[in-house]
Amino acid sequence: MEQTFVMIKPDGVQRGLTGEIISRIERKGLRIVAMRMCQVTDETARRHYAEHVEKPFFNSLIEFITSSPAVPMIVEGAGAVSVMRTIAGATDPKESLVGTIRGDFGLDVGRNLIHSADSLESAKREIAIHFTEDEAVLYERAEERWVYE
Ligand code: D4T
Repeated sequence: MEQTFVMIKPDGVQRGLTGEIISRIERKGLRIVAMRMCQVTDETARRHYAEHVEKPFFNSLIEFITSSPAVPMIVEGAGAVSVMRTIAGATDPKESLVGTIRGDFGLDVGRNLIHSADSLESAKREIAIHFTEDEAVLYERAEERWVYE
């Protein structure tokens, strides 16, 4: 089973879409193994988005991510990294397909509702930034034998 890092961004929480987004993840058959609501600190945000430090949008991105509560989570399942990227949709919600979270609820790249790690390597790095090892719970969902062959 693959693990990925996902975070409902402050706009998703403020717009009352937390339940909707969690529900889409659950209905797909993926398993949430760690989750909390928290205000991301400036230090955590800078570590998370370190690869973008030179980008013109870096400062506004950090300000936005730390501005209000977010919901980081670890999501587990077959192909979880790419499946979650598909559920999230393209980075710019103006271009995301309808049926994706960004495509259904967003209009602005600076307010794109959800973060989802772009590779297994990024997922590992981001999980280590946002969670301690003992925060992930080990369990199976009763329906899994109806999700997987
Ligand atoms: P995240 O990392 O938030 O899941 O988004 P993506 O993986 O889809 O996109 P990214 O790393 O290229 O961008 C990170 C983050 O920066 C915001 N952003 C991006 C922005 O505010 N302005 C921009 O022009 C771009 C390209 C949105 C996502």
